[in-house]
Amino acid sequence: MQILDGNATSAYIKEQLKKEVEEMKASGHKVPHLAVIIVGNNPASEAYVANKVRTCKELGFESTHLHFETSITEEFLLEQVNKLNDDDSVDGILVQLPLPAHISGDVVINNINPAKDVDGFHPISQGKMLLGQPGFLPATPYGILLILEHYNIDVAGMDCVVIGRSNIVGTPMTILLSRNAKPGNATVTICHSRTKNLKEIVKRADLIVAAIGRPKFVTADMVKPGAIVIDVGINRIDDPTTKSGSRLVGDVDFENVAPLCSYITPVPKGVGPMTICGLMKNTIDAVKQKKLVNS
Ligand code: L34
Repeated sequence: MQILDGNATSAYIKEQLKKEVEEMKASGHKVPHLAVIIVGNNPASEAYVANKVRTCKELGFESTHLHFETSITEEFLLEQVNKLNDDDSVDGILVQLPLPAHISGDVVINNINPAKDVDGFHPISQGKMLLGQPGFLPATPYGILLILEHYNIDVAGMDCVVIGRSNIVGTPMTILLSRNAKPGNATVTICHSRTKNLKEIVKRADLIVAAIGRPKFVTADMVKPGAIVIDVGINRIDDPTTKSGSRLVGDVDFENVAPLCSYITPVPKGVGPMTICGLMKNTIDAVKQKKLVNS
């Protein structure tokens, strides 16, 4: 069993991106500028956004970090997004999800200029991905492709099972794994809360992507020996034995599943850091492809 180390892989990719930014600067180009909006005080979201802003600094990006109260209106948030859309110095815009219940995530995302949609959530980005056209890939699925590539894992012809059908992970993952590209060319099944015989289906998989948001959902009896397991879940559970009283676990029962696998991503230090890599790569592309976005 080999651990797919998201921290080490992201550190390696970030070194390359840092050099790329230095070269952009040296050749007289502007450095990438990412604007991140967060609404409310969800501690997990705050931690993820802090990681993103810190990574911008590490790579020599400019960043703008806007933090608003939960009580803001949708109209106010749309005004802020429009200001960033109109600001030529800003290359990428990200509105951290989830948003408070009174604000529609769809409406806000649909208002981001697709040329700055470095999260890859806008319908134009998702449509381009579906059609196999170049564009921004959603950051988490993109990060998963990057870690598979880094470890030279070729998924072509594999039976892949994706558990979870969210717009930002499960659904795009099925498209990316099955498209005629590298990585790609896998045979993909998507499972969700209404799937019958889920255990039997998952057990057939050569590669499992667990993105269901339930702690330790994938258990050892569901995993074929030798399978590759990608754990997208980040769930905080109580653990009185730790200093903070809680710890992070994935959607996979790592302790019992890992010994069965050929490769597995841990939580933390697996897919999470790779998501940030995907975002940073998209932001560099936003600068490079400014003029190409409608092509
Ligand atoms: N708009 N909303 C938007 N874009 C995204 O790409 C996200 N996502 C998901 C939630 N909402 C979003 C993230 O940024 C999940 N996500 C994310 C990003 C980073 C990390 C985890 C999730 C991360 O850095 N994880 C680390 C440490 C986690 C910790 O200690 O709390 C890890 O090692 O997994």
